[in-house]
Amino acid sequence: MISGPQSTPGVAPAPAALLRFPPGFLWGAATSAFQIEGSTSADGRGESIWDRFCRQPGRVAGDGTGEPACDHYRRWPEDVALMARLGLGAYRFSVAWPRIFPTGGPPLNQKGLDFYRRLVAALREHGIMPMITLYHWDLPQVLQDQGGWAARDTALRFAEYAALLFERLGDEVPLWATINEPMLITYAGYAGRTKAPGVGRPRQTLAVAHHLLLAHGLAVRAFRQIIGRSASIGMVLNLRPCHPASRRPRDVRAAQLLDTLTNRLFLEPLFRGRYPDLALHFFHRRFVPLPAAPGDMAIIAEPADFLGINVYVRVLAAASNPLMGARQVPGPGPKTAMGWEIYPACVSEALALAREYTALPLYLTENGAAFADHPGPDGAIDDQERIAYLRAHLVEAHRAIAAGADLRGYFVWSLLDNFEWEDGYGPRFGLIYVDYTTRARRLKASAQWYAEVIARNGVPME
Ligand code: IFM
Repeated sequence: MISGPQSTPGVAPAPAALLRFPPGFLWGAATSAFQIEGSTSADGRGESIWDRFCRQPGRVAGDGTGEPACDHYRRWPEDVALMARLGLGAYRFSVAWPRIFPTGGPPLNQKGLDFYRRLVAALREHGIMPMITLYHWDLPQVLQDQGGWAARDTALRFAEYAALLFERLGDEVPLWATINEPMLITYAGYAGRTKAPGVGRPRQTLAVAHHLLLAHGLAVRAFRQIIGRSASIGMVLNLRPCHPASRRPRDVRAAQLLDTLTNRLFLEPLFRGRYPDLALHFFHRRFVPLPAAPGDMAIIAEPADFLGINVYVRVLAAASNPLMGARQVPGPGPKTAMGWEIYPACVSEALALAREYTALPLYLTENGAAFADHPGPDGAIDDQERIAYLRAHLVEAHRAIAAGADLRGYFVWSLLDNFEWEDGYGPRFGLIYVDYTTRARRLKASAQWYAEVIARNGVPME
C-alpha cells in the first residue's frame, strides 16, 4: 500500500539556481535482490550464502534475515509504479543467482527467470531503463560448499549463469553490471568475517579477488559473443579515495597502501592487465598466494563498455604496526547513521581516480546515506539530512563533469529502505520509507526532491 503525502511529485516553479546536468543524463535508483526481495524459498529459489549467514547467531544485528525484507518479490508492481511516479530514468537491481540456478548451475529454474522477465517488461512499459547487476553478493550456497570465490570453478559457473541471462534478457536490458563491489566481497566476506560467507581467512584474499575479476572478464567475453555491442556491460567498483591522516611520511605511505589494496588492486588488472606491485609485495610477504593461470590477465582486462562506481566515503589512513602497515582513522566531518563521515568530495575524487585508468563512460551506480528517518505526527518523513547529502554529492558529480569526466548517470542508493547486511534493518538508506510491520511504502521528502531533480535534469541549489 502506498500512503502518506502522496500526491504525484509535482514540478515546482523553476528554482533560481539550478545546476544543470548534460542532456540525456541518466537518473536512477538502485537496490539488490537479497536486500529487498524476501520470498527466499518461493518458486524453487535455492539457498544463498546470505540465507546461511543470517541463520548463524550473532552475525546480523537484530537477527535480521532476508525474510521478508521489503517483500518486493510479491510487491514489485507497486514498486515499479512508485519508480514511475518519481520519474526514474533507470532502475538498477540485481538478479538472485539462486533463483536462476538453485544449485549454482543448470538446470534453469524457469519460475525464477520469469520473475525478472516480468519486472524488466514492466520497467520498460513505464519507460524506465533496466540495469541488471549479475552478482550482488548472494552466491548459491552449493557453490560456497565447493570453495566459493576462493575456487576457480566459481568464476566458470558465474560465466555460465551470466550467459544464460544474456541469452534470455539480452534484448531488453541495455545496461549490465557484472560484479558489485569485489573489494568488499574479498575483504569482508573471505579475508574477514563480517559479511557472508564470513570465512575469516586472510590467505584467501588474492584468490578471491582474482576469481571475481576473472568471472567479470569471462562474462564480458560471453556478452560480446551473445549480445555484441547493442547493450553495455561493466564492473561496479566501490572506490574510496584515501588520504593520509597527517603529512608525516609514514602516514603518506599508509594512505598509499590502503589506496592500493582497496582501489588499485581492482582498477589495475581491469584496465592495465596486471596487479599493482605494491599489492603483490604486500601479499607475498604475508604468504598470500595468487592462483593466476596463463591468460587470466588478458581475460580480466577484456575491454568493457563502462565502469560503475559506488562511492560513499573517503579513507583517512595512518601508519600502524608492521604487520598491517596501515589503519583507518575516523574523519572529522559529520557522520551518517552508519557512522560514515560525510565528505562529498569523495565523488569527484573517486571519478578522478577512475579517470587515471580509463576513458570509458562512467556511472555513479550507488551513492546515498542512512539517517534515522521517522514518520512525523502527520506521517511525513522529512529527511532533510538526506536531501542535503544528495545535493552536496551531486554538486561534486557536476564538478567532475565540468572537469571532463564522462559521467553518464547517477543512481541513488537506495530506492527503498532495506536489509543492510550485517547491520540488519536498522539503517535506512531509502528514498522510500518501508514500514517493517506492514511493508507499506511511503515517499520521503528526499524522494519528492529527487523527482524534481529528475524532472529538471538539474539540482536545485536552495
Ligand atoms: O547496502 C549496500 C549495498 O548493498 C552495496 N553498497 C553499499 C550499500 C550501503 O552499505
